[in-house]
Amino acid sequence: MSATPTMPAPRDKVNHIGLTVVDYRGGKSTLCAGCGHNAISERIIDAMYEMGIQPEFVAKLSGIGCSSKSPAYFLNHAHGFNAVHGRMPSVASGVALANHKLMALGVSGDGDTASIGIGQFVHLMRRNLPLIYIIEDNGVYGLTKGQFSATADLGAKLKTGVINDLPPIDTCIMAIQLGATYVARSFSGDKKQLLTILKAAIAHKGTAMIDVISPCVTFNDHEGSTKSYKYSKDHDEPLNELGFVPYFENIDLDYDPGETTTVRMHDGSELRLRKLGREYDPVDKLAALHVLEEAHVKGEMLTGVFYVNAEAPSFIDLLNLVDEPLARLPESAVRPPREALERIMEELR
Ligand SMILES: Cc1ncc(C[n+]2csc(CCOP(=O)(O)OP(=O)(O)O)c2C)c(N)n1
Ligand code: SF4
Ligand SMILES: [Mg+2]
Repeated sequence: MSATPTMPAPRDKVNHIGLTVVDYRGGKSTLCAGCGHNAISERIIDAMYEMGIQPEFVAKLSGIGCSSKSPAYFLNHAHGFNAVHGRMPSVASGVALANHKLMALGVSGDGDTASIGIGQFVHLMRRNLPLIYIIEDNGVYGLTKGQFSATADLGAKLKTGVINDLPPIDTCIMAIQLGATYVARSFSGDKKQLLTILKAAIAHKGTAMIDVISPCVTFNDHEGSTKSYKYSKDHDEPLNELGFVPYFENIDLDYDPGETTTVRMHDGSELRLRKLGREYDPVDKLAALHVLEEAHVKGEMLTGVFYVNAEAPSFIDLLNLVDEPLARLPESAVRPPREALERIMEELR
């Protein structure tokens, strides 16, 4: 039922805004060959190209880590800010508020998000700011040579033989509990699923949090790792089969409505979720939390879209911001007149 092509677009084929896939590329990757993060960059390029996003209207934000380096490897023409370790959410919030016409795309790592940046992550998720937040999750601090991160599974083994004796933080459970309105997990090796999840995230106007299992081939791809390619392939348990119809492609797909839930995204696109075995409603928050907790008990690596709420107001709606981006307002519009300041001072006396 999916309208998502899995073959890369030919170099000269233009999308609906007249750009080729080459216009969405970035610099040459300096990450290790085979790193899952490189595959995620490729899918971001494909998703932005297929959705016809103007690269100059994207702001790429990241923290520190191999994952946080990856925005340099896609969308050369976008804005970019490589922030301090774990502090991407503050910078991203500033960008989204200063210019809500830009598409904010945050890329973080499991260390960057679930250790040093956990406080910032928590408060970002509460706000439903329009932002795509991708965690490139390899269960280790790749850049500093492979120590366990807080998303490493209980019982996972390092190359040195050290066993992880702490339970993992599940960033999807946290994001759903805290208020993110589009929450998904995928695997960097599953091109079709990841591409569909990214395209629906682009169509969403709120916080889209996507945890992507992204194997670190250098420090965490051995026997005993629970974030290796082999383990992820063997344990990947898709919750739903996803189809995405962008608003500009009026394709009538052949699907069985009884087996499929359709969520209409903010821009008019449709995300279609076909059940795979179990009953599941992606708009039911409690069901989402239940299915994720259950996956931990069963030792499953559950992937798919867990939760979508396309109705909740975004932080921009709540603040009732003017349509013109704050960053572009003239001083005459943002500076209160002297009388207003004097009135405030008078009230404080
Ligand atoms: C304030 C601060 N503390 C520690 C470090 C060292 N450091 C750099 S990257 C990193 C962890 C990166 O792990 P992750 O976010 O999972 O990214 P990966 O490299 O695995 O993609 C750490 C601890 C730092 N750069 N800055
Ligand atoms: S060390 Fe690991 S996470 Fe970093 S680039 Fe290499 S494979 Fe990727
Ligand atoms: Mg990591």
